[in-house]
Amino acid sequence: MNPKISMTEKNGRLDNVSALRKMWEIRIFEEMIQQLFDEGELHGTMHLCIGQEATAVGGAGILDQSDWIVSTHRNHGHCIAKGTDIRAMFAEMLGKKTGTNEGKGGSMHIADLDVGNLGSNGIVGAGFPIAAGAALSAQMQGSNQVVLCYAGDGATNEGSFHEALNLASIWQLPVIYFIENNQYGMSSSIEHMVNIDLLSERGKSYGIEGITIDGNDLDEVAQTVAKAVEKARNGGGPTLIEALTYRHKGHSKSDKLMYRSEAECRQWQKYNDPIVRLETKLIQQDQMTPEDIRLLEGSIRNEFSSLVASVKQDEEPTSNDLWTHVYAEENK
Ligand SMILES: Cc1ncc(C[n+]2csc(CCOP(=O)(O)OP(=O)(O)O)c2C)c(N)n1
Repeated sequence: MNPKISMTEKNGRLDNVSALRKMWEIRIFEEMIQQLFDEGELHGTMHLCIGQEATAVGGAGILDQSDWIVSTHRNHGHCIAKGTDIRAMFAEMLGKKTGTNEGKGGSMHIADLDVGNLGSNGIVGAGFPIAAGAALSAQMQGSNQVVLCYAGDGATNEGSFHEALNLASIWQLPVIYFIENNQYGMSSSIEHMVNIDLLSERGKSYGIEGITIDGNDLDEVAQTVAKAVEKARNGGGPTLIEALTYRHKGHSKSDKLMYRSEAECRQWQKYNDPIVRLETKLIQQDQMTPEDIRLLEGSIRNEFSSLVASVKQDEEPTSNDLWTHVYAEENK
């Protein structure tokens, strides 16, 4: 692959400088919600994707707004990359009425139909058939939309994965199944849970092209997804992408990280951080200086601190809001 080919040249939607900004937005959003949780301001749990920002931005970030994503419990990056409003995401996390789901969904249910974000899901593997259904509707309506369905490595052991892939293949649906292989399920290493080397090989059983890529290389992710999107739009059917990556934090807020070594984490954090890798590339290509990057990071931190301060003043839902959005409303 030619490392000089940037995302701009490839798909015209997101250049690498804008991509870096998005990746920093995802990381800072998650650092801030983690802090809010530690301060007791935010309740429930959350699954952080710090370390996996390239799969979000190189995937959801390069789609057209009218295309759809289906996300998982580890969803914040996908939502931000697809264009969901970050203030509304902070508000949802803090249980405010101004949140994406009016404060009633929380981290694992963030959805935003206006930007093609069909929603996140706390049920592992539930997104596969939802994505197949959305792709079928796009195909039947001839809308030219494609669906990008995220899932974790562990989810590929669920029956729903196999059923959905089979349907997607026989009906040649415009769907991309994107597996973020971050090496672990909750606490189970992929080595103990799967008896094949590459999850992408699973596509073969269903007649689906399977590709394994470096999920921490933004350009590689973006180029692979762009090709799969083009194929799907032109009637070429589904693709299974396995992106190798790593989550820097625990599975969720209750994880004591007893199942992996500090040395392993350090190795990924120090030598294979997707943000650092993109920054290094931008500096080498004279597109940004280290100073530009620090200014960018600082400005996002300031902007998000102000957002959180203002979200804290927002109204919370009341018991009267319990029954709204439970049943479909007429004329909607
Ligand atoms: C059907 C179902 N089974 C089990 C769980 C509990 N659970 C939540 S996340 C998770 C691990 C999922 O691993 P993976 O798909 O690799 O995603 P990752 O968390 O690594 O992003 C499990 C078992 C669940 N939420 N839903």
